[in-house]
Amino acid sequence: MKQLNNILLLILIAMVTLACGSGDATAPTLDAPLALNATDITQNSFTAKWVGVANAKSYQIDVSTANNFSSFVDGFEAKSVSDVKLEVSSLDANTDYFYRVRAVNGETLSANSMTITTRTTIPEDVPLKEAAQSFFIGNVVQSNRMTGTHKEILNREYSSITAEYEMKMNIMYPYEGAYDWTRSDAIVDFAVTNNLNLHGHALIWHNSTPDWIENYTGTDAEFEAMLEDYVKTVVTRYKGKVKSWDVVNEAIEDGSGDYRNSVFYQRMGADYIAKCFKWAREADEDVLLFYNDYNLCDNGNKLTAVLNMIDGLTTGNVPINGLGFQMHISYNWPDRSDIEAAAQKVVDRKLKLHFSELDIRANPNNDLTSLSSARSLELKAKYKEIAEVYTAIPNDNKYALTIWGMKDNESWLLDFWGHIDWPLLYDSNFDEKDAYYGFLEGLMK
Ligand code: 9MR
Repeated sequence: MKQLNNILLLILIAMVTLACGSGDATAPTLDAPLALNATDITQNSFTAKWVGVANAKSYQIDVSTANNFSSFVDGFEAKSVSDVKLEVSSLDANTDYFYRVRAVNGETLSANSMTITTRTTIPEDVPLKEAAQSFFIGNVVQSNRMTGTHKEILNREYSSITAEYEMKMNIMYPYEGAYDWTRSDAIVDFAVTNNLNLHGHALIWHNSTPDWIENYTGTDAEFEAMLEDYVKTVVTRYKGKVKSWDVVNEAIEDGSGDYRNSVFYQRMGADYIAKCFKWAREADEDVLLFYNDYNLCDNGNKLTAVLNMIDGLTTGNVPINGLGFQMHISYNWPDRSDIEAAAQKVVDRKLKLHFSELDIRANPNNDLTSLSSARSLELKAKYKEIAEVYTAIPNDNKYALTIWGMKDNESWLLDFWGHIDWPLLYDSNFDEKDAYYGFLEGLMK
């Protein structure tokens, strides 16, 4: 009996010591929580969970897209939680997230739990063209890339196509008096057969002028007659099939905003632009007529010069329906507010706006040799931004949002800049990139 009393006494002393221990100045012992797999995973959220530990008054959670926690999801760096779970929301779809938790008691922090990885789900399986409810989603074609996976993706995801280079003057009119319609006809037939909208690109572009026109030997009057014949012949041939034309492409210089000193300008003066629009309209009274150019979104004087030129056309009753912003941009340029401001100027003029050649350089400074997950997410964010900005303009001003290339290794940018980049929605195996999902999310906003 005495022995039992002694044991009870010892237990009592031990309990009192433990109880006092938590109240005295010595730091409590805090084990790291056991983090559990996330539950309730959606495309934009999940619930992080963990097992509580003795002595914890609360917990802190870190959430990151980097498994080394080199950065944190906004608002989720050491976020304090009193429960043993937390809903993490406003996330990107189809993206890997990492979280870790520690226990807190006053100033004392436990070690971090092990890191849990979770991936938000793929957005609803909506094709791009269905996500974009009031305008076309376009991509480019080349006549030798209209079968197999190219064709399958075009038909599934896109509602519009543009010829990447085979409906330009050097291809359709290579020799004086001798048109060659082989490739343009194939593309037009493809659009008609597959029920795709066809944007014609481009009747006049200084960079695709055949040599015989660059070195034209006739008089200026003969040059003008030749050009009228060309514009009317092409537009008439594809009347009813080509729904819109870039009538003139890149007529204004960067920087100065002067008219580009092309052979057209030299032969006919600035008036060549108005004349080409009028000829195109005479050939097809329904086709939409666009002026198309690049670098119009960074708030520079090129936009002002282009708008002045367009205002001159409108004042002179020249038939023009819209403006194409090419949108060859980078993941970090230009700013959203500059793009919105430029778009608004087109809306203010009651013109249609075509984002006509969208590609986004992920590697403009050539600082990467492969697409890092961090840069891939930055690219995704920019694609989402562009889709949001376009979706937000009034329906009457929308026409199409056209991506300039199907998959990364087909982009003109690689040759042009001479180094690797990943500017498109699909990787070289036709797999949808983070950028694809960002673009889709932006369209569905
Ligand atoms: O991407 C196009 C490339 O395949 C052609 O070789 C090139 C010349 O025809 O044109 C490229 O597209 C250009 C577009 O027609 C106008 N804006 C700039 C584009 C990139 O150079």
